[in-house]
Amino acid sequence: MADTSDELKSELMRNIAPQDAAELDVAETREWLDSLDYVLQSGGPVKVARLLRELTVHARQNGVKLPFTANTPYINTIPADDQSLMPGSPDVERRIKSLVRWNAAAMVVRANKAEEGIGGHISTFASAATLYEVGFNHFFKGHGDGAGGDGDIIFFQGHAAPGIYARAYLEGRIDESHLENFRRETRPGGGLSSYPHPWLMPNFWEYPTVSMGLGPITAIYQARFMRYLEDRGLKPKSNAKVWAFLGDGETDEPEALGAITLPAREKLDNLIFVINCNLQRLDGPVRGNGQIIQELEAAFRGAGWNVIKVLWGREWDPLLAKDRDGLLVKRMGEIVDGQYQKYAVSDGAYVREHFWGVDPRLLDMVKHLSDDQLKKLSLGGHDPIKVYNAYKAAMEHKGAPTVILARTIKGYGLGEAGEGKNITHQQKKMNEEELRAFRTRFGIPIADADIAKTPFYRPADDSIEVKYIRDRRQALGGYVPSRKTRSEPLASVPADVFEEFYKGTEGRKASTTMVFVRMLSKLLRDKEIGRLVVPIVPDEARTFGMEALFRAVGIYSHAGQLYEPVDMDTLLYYKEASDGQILEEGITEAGSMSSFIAAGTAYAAHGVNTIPFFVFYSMFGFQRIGDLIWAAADARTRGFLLGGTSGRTTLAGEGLQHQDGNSHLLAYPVPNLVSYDPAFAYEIAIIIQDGIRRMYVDQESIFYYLTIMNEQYAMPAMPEGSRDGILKGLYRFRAAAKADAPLRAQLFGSGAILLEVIKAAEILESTYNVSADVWSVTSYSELYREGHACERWNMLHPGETPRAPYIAQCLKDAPGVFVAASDYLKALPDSIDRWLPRPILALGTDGFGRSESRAGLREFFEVDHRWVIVATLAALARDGKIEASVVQQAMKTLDVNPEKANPATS
Ligand SMILES: Cc1ncc(C[n+]2csc(CCOP(=O)(O)OP(=O)(O)O)c2C)c(N)n1
Ligand SMILES: [Mg+2]
Repeated sequence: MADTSDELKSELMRNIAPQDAAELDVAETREWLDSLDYVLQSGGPVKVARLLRELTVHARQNGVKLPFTANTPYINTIPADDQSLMPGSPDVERRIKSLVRWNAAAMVVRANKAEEGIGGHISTFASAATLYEVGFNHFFKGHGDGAGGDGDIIFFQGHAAPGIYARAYLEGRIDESHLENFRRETRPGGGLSSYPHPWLMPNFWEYPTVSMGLGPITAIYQARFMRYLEDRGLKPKSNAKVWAFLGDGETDEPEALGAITLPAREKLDNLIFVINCNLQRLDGPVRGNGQIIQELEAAFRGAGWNVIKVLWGREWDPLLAKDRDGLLVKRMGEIVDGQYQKYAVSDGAYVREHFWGVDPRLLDMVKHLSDDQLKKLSLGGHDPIKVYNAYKAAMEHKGAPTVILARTIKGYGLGEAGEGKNITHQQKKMNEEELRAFRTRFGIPIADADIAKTPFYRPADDSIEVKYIRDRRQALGGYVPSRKTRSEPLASVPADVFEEFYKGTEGRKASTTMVFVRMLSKLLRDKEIGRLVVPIVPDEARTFGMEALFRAVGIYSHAGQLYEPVDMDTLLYYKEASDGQILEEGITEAGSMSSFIAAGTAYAAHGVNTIPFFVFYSMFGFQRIGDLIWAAADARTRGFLLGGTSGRTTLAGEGLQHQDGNSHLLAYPVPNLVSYDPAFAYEIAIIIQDGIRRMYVDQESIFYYLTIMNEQYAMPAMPEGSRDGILKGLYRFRAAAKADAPLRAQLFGSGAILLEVIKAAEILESTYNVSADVWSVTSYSELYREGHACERWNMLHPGETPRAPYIAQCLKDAPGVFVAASDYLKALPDSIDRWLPRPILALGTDGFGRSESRAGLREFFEVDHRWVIVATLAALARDGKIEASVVQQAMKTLDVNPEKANPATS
């Protein structure tokens, strides 16, 4: 049956008002349809489509209003007549699939036998088994043995993980003890992680997916990054695909659909989404009163994707062939998902009465089928032939990404244990009877006597099944998923790039952002690593003064530049090029972060050491896309995150939503993220140089976060011997002029606020006779981590010489009071306070931002030099070193109002 004529039929049915329909002569309709059939038979579907287009235009020209529809009828996109035969042995594949099903369910059931169940999911994989098995046996390309990593990249639906482990077990890649230790990761020998986590299983999983929505968006940008690598000559062209498996419920996450116009715009035919449309999520139906498949079809078609619906299994083909008048297609399209779910759990008699029974002509179509046969009419996502043909069509489609909307039943095969039921997502246990039924249904050779033990089952190495699996995977380039570092380490980091920054700016003013951009430009020009650098910006390049890079290295666009840029005659014009280096992502921090993940994991996935520098408005980083940063950490992403226009008081004017005093605290929880709040050019140079070394020479699985600011000041030369301290998080920038002065202070400053601290130290010395050491704290989080590591070691090693944290070593003999000021929350200095000889008095920017001038903001948040002076004097008074009246007088002199409202709560 040709779907074009069905499309027209159902469109007509939907779009004609009831009173018109009544008038429409049945015979006349028949005539039109017959003519159309004639054209279809004689001229083929392309001709029919052209004719319909002409008709539509003609009707519109004559005033006929044709309502828009982005949908096709509720049937398979690929008609039965157009299907190819499936290669391989369907019988062996079915047996393999059954074994995978059994072992996947068994590992979850066993993990939950004990009183304290450990969780896991049976029903997601149960619904998706065919979708994966057809991929494993026929499509998923392994990375092979080559160094390059030329395979497909597959984003597995997180909750389907048990099925992927069960297959790896049959493949002989993991053994029974691993399955036994599913979700028991701390057991000796290691267990299997609950979901795809490269951090926990770095030789297995490639990308994390289980925070819903992150898989799809990272997959999109992965597909684009693969093109980028090819277009820039960093990797040979390949036919590798990115497959993203996701749930239908998952598509409600904004990240899941939020970026779908990009791959269509960029014609990414290397991208395939497979959406497992079991019509259910965790609590119940995804769209009880609607049709999620039609909704997704419209969204993806509207965005320009190739949409393939796989709704009905092969048993429906003869029925649809008989459907001359489109009654069945119409009926299929009018059932809402909640009702379809009801059919899935009901017997054949119910389905006959309620689905077919609405029209005697429909009933007639199935009168030759028993109730049992009616019940067993399968769905497309469970039929390997339908799935195979959809994947094949997706592989062959040119010029657009493909989404496969596969209809399945959640908990398929679980029967009474949960098939199609609302509780099925949470089903983790099966009783003996349910297990026996499951075993029988899928023909697993386990005896009744053994069933209670829920044994795993793997046929012998020389069995047909195991040999088949291995042959198929060998033919397809090896096992998937499989992760390893496929790049060679860099030999060294170019030292000359960083030289100029050590000597400062000799009085010229610059911001740390300007310094960073200059450093980035030099890195881009470097002969050794320049081509590996990937600058990423979400429409903020001008904000950061990066526009010179547009012209210098070009903005990446697969299409090149199809227009004459408006600023062509200027030096820094907006240059797009197919080998452009900058990823200018537009206003999408989530998309940019996904590009960062793709570029920062290319050392593993693609064997290319690309070094991403993602520069963003710092408040829209951790605060907005923290979960993607967490996923980047899990994926062992390398590279540099740069929080631009940072600092609650350094960014003037912008106000509450923009001013970032939070991000450094939000960076604490990410274990492999190394964060810095640098003040000076040489600090940035040391940090970036060492960062490239640690990540790309020494291959550490870490990444970096640096805040950079827009306040301009003269950059000093690097003090002798400060390198280690800069990296460890603290060094003495300036020693007190009079070390033996009676009044002493230790002042900590970070980022732009260090300048305020330096100024305070000068005034304290000249006006108040307080001699202060000034320390630059480049990273509170590094100090905190190292401090706790020592503390833990000491706890576990009583009786041995305790280890002193680095910060304690630096300051154990430091005289006087401790005062810290930064442009971030007071929690940062508080986090290292316990390793100081005396408590610290912290100044910081707790509270909501304001639109104000920089000076006004620093007064408001109490972090300018006057407040540092007052805090220092107050601490000295607290310790009885000076009279309280000195502090009171200083407050008057410095115009500090002690009754001022607390900015933290106002
Ligand atoms: C961001 C996020 N929110 C919530 C969850 C919890 N959760 C896990 S699975 C699930 C339902 C999934 O439904 P669907 O996407 O349709 O997948 P299915 O299991 O039906 O294939 C939910 C809500 C999560 N993992 N991630
Ligand atoms: Mg679902």
